[in-house]
Amino acid sequence: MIQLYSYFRSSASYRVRIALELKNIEYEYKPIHLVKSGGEQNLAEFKVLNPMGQVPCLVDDQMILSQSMAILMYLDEKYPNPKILFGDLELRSKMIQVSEMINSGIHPIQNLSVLNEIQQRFGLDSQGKSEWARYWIHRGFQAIEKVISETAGEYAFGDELCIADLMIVPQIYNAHRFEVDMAAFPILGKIEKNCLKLDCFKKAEPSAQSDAQ
Ligand SMILES: N[C@@H](CCC(=O)N[C@@H](CS)C(=O)NCC(=O)O)C(=O)O
Repeated sequence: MIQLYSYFRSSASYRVRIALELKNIEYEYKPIHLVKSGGEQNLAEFKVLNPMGQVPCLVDDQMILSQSMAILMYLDEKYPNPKILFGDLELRSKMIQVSEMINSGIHPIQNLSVLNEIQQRFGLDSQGKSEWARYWIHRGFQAIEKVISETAGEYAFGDELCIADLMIVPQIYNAHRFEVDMAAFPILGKIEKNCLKLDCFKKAEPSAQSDAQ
């Protein structure tokens, strides 16, 4: 059975959990506590699986895969029902564009290790860390809201769920944690509301995980 190394609050893991639920793939949940005792992601035994010391990490038989975008694309080819990356070349490329705006344009600047590092190096307190995260999420969301204003229906691209929605909802979860004012982003807010009605999102939500605190 597929194993997913995850942390309930990890938004990158949340992306993969949604895909697994959407595609009805049975999997074993392997919790990695990112905070306890300096973070289990930093243990040598976990770094054998992912030398980056990050979740998610998916193990499918001999295949050990990290990086949520790579995992989503792997799952989409292996379990195409339903597809999360579909349509013609132009549409697929736009879906990846929006996904990458989150995956490389927002998320890495506000993830745990970056926030800890700027705290240690520059003496930021927790309010300063939140302000930093809020700034980058707000800035990225402004750009995404503009891009999807041309494509959105019920979801980011029309009325069918796609990979971009699986990236958007977990990033909005982070936005709430850092108290980003979502009133400025009505399209993103509508997508979140529509997605959170779906079972695959409900089952993948941080609070629904066995390691939720
Ligand atoms: N680009 C990576 C990001 C993975 C990532 O940053 N994971 C975070 C949790 S959301 C993590 O494991 N952080 C642990 C740390 O920073 O020490 C992906 O999409 O999988």
